[in-house]
Amino acid sequence: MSLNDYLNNNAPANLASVIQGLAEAAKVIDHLVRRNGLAGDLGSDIGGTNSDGDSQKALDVRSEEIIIEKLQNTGAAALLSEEQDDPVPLSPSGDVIVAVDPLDGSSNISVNVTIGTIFSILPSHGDAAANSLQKGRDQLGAGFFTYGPQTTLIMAFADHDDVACFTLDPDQGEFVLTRSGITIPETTKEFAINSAYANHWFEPMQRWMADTLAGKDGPLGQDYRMRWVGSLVSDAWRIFQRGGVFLYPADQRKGNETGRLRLVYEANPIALLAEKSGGKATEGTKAILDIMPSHLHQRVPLFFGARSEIDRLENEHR
Ligand code: AHM
Ligand code: MG
Repeated sequence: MSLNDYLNNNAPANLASVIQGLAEAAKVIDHLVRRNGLAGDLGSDIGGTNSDGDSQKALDVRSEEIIIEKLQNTGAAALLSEEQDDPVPLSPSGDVIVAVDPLDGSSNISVNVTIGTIFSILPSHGDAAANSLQKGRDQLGAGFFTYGPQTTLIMAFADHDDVACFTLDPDQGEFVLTRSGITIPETTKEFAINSAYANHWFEPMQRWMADTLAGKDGPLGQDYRMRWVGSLVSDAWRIFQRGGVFLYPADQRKGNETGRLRLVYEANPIALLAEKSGGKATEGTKAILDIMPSHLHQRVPLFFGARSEIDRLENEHR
């Protein structure tokens, strides 16, 4: 089944139109990624920083431009983006707003490792600034694209139980449904974390990891495997396909005291997918989707995936 047929059957018209626009943008970004290095390095720093202080790569900026272009006339009222201080106005009569990380995994652009685009669709309440400050629980839909060995899309809608995966068929140039009814297994032996920061972690994270690393002779009675791609989209895609748990805690490094990942356009969309697929997403004590953002680029600790591991993490925070 094509993405368009799936959307016609399962999504309200306003969301379908926005997702079709994002899918068109993803095809163009995917084409650029495949040509990276053939005409310039898309992973090179362009000298600027985004609103959060990250250095911007050529593909970060290009991806956002493409998304803005493809969202024109889709009924989106505004775009909230990792790369912008303020909302970008689109259609004045639009009834939804779209929040994006246009290019997630920027440090992997130059090294041919999977990267992606993350999106969250929220209702528009007229005032552009107020639009950016909504709980993840208010999302109408969310998902992400990956640009890797395959170009894929995973998405879910708030009012619909299915979590569905699509693959861009290079022969047709269209996204095609490849899996639906995605569920994250309740238990796992696989975790994703950047353990290079272990010395900087706070105690709950240290305790969780000590039990985990104790393996089959420890309190959990099992050995674990570790994976860390360095692109949230790629680690998340793996977890939605075969289970596992992802952890990016807050730590004591300057600037990371409230985590590294951003609530509105990274954690919230992943959290909607996680809950819809039977998993959990938390910042330690509170569900990600219940956090009221205080500003557009707010950072948050992000833990999501298998319920048993998220419960264990939350217990360590109590
Ligand atoms: P980005 O949106 O600027 O690419 O940054 C977010 C990325 C995530 O994709 C990934 O999980 C994380 O940063 C990796 O962080 P670290 O380099 O600290 O391991
Ligand atoms: Mg990102």
